[in-house]
Amino acid sequence: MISRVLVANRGEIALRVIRACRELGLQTVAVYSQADAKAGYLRFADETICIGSAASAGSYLSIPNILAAAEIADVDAIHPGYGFLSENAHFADICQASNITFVGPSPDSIRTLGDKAAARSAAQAAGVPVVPGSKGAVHEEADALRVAHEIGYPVLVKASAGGGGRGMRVAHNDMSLRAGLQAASIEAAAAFGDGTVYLEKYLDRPRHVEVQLLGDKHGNVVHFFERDCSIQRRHQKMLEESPCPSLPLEVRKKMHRVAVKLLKSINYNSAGTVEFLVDRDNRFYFIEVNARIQVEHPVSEMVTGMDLVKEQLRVAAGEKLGYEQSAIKLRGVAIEVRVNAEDPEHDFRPSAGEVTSWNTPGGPGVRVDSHVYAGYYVPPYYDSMIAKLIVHAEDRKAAIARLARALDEFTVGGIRTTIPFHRRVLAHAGFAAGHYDTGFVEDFLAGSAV
Ligand code: MV4
Repeated sequence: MISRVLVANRGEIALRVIRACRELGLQTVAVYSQADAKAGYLRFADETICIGSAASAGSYLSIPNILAAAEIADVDAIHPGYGFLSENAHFADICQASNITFVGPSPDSIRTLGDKAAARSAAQAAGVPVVPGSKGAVHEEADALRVAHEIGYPVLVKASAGGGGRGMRVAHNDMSLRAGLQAASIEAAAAFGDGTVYLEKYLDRPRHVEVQLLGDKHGNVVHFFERDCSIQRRHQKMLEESPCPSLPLEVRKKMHRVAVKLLKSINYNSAGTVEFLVDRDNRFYFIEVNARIQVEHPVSEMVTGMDLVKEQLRVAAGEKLGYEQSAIKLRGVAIEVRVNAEDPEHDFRPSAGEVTSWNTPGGPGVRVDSHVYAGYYVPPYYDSMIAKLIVHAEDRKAAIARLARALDEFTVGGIRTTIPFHRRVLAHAGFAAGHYDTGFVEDFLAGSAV
């Protein structure tokens, strides 16, 4: 059982977790940095504790500071949200040793899935299709060259400790592979303290489709269908939707099936996401597991009517799922756009400062997840996302119309946001047709720049 939860995060996800806790009758302890001392959502927590500096290394990323707050506030659980310490196995270990429930998967799961080469091996062992490539990590240049000759160029060198696009190098021949191995390994060693790399066949302009899942501590795993997250810029997702508009039902069903199989095989017991790349022939390949609740989880909540954060808290407390897969039904279409404090007219440069006016959309099928209000000051120290606008409608055409309408109602003064960019994406014929892949944003920006 858990009764008092420390929310080890900030902004919209801190508020999202506080809301879920309150609905479950759980007390909340919000922690904040010096830059977030005036954040409005702090009023909704039962207790608040300052955990340090504006710079996240001295606050939201500081294990000693957060653990000290947890001890002082006498909590029995910590929800890490996304980012920060959410996929830190060492932090999950320490929570366990301190008799505090970490609201996330076991330290072992986090460790295995954080090692992308190990995750790939686990997927292969579970019979899940993976991108052709090395069997686990490659330690010798000669092995890398042999694998590349087997699968054929181009290949992608990926850091085992990477993920989310960090530490990747494309190679088109032996020479660039030798250089790529060196560069990726050195970069990964500097960034993650682990220079281990592995190899995959390089897929040109894949779609990025991910399956949302939830496991409990009794061996049950269910899925909440898939999201297409291909609308990205420099590995930052900008728009996500469910269901995937471009995949046949049979392919989607197979993706759900193998994702469940993978998480069952590793006894995964929290909210998580299995990521796939999809090629032009609709073949899909496992790439990574995200061992946390993700930014885009509301998309899956809207199409299934479930509250994934409440479910995540329930399973963390040891409760059984209490429903079968067949009880989870997909209805309609949901689309989310990320509203960032960035200037799309100037290469999406950060736009921190005071929000002088803030008018959020409403009406049928519209949800805004945000901690912002008029008079809020967007600090320059953190991620630029200030709101998520999510719409739900009976079909994709209606969802797009609703999102366009909601974006028109959304006005923000004092800072620049990505709202105008999203309006233009929705007006794009290719997007409207559901014909897009991970190259969409780059093409779109190149085209509209003319
Ligand atoms: C790839 C790939 C092509 N081939 N793997 C980037 C993020 C990380 N999660 C995996 N990524 C990619 N892996 C192979 N074998 C292309 C990407 C990729 C990408 C993937 C998903 C969404 C956007 C992307 C943008 C550029 C590259």
